[in-house]
Amino acid sequence: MSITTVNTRPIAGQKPGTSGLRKKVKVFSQPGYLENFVQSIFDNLNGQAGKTLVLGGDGRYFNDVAIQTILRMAAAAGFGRTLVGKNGILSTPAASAVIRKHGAFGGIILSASHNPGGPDDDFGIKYNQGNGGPANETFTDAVYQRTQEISVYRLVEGADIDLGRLGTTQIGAMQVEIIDPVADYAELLESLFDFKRIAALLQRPDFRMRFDAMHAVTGPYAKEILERRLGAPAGTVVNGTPLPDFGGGHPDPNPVYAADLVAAMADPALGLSFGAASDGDGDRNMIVGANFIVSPSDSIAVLAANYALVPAYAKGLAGVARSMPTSCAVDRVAAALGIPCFETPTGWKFFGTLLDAGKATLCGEESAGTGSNHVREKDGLWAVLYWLNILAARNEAVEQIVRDHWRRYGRNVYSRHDYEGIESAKAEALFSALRQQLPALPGQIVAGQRVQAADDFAYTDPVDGSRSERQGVRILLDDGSRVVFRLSGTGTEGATMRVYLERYVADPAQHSVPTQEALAPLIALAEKVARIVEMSGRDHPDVIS
Ligand code: VG1
Ligand code: CO
Repeated sequence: MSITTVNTRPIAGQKPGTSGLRKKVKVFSQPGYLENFVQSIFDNLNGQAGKTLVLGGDGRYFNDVAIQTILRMAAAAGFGRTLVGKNGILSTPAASAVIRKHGAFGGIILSASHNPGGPDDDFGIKYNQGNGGPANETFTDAVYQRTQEISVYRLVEGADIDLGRLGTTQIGAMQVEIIDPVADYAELLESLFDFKRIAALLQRPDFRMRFDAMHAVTGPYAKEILERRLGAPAGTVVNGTPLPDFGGGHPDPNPVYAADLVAAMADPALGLSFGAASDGDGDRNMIVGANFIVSPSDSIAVLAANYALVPAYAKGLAGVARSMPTSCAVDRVAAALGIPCFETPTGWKFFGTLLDAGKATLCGEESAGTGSNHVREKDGLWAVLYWLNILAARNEAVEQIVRDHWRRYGRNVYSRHDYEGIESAKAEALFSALRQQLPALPGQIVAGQRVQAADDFAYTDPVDGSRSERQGVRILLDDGSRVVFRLSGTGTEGATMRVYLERYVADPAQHSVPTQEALAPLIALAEKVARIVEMSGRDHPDVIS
């Protein structure tokens, strides 16, 4: 086998964000760009010789081209075998499942998740470790470091592999095995939930479901699991064929980008009782009842509270975990169950140690991410099946289940306001002004409310002791309300600021007050403290979820 060594030079800006490196396709397709980053990953591995790599992505534009390059480089890096999803497809949770099931050394997932795809839009890449989870910050920092000093990358020359045919071929000394991207994952989910009961629900004439795959990766997974294995009527899955540009949309399951689903769920003529959607790479979920959207922060709390109804979790939860900006609804469930609730920085990579150590069973993020110890990624279809399992067991509507939950635990009214594509310099100025005020804020009355504490969230991982600073500015009020400010680490254009708003309402008589109305005082406080209009030049958020 002959390895070709290609001279290269460092390319600026290859710093992984919340979930891998995400850039425009035009950036990724520059000569050496992908190669430099992949070589920098491989240069930080130790002991991969002869071992298995898992490779696949969400099917977006450039996915197939990148796979051919990565295969040649993986062969040169000494991997013994690479498992590739047919047609280059592997949803993020399926990749995690495949890594774990086959005892792989690690995996490379090609995705920019909820970001749009196509020649003028986004591409992304991230490395997952042998536990199936995203590499930690120590690793991604080392990769970035390597990209700044790299001088060569290596590959094994050869013809392109036919990604559309199952079976095994060879590049140099490495086997390339094209696998069914759905089978291992579907089998895993089937082992967790009460499929018989869910099937009976899905076949009832008075229960109608819609799953919107948003032209992204979950189409084939949802069709296999919901329509084939569980017998939901054909057509339950809509927009079910993965397209390289996701049909021109944002594959982001929120009320703005999944407006079609929300409208369908509010249309009495369609008679839909349960709606769900997932994102580009299949790790997010949106849950909608008849004319009722479930807030992702409530969703994780409801899943935790109903653990006893789901076979895989019925024996009990070891603990739960949520990202810091996620509402404290799940904390209340944990307190009632007498189990720990961990608060981590944003991004699934921070849950990995807790899951591996058996400290947390369920994890959730406000950004429509929910998952468990069955894999090491958040998992969109898993959340949908968990909800179906609850609905089948309780025989109540989605809205009824959530309202009942609020009556029992109180309601953590919650919303996130996103300001997308702000000029980076303006966003930085806004945050530095905000950070400067933090020491003086406690005790002050702002927009009529007393600030109790204000800080920049920092986290020490309770398992490995690693430290992460500057993970979001928090302003906490006396009554437990919070406003959190963060800059997104997944965008590719300018800066996206996220403002997270939360207020706890115990009184059931107040539970139906519209969310934005209930949060109005906090929205005013956020504006007052951060001077959003003046500093960002925006007078309203682009997306409210
Ligand atoms: C966003 C979400 C975060 C999520 C991350 C990756 O990050 O807020 O909760 O883990 O996306 O999800 P940020 O840095 O833009 O706020 V995915 O589905 O894009 O892999
Ligand atoms: Co995603």
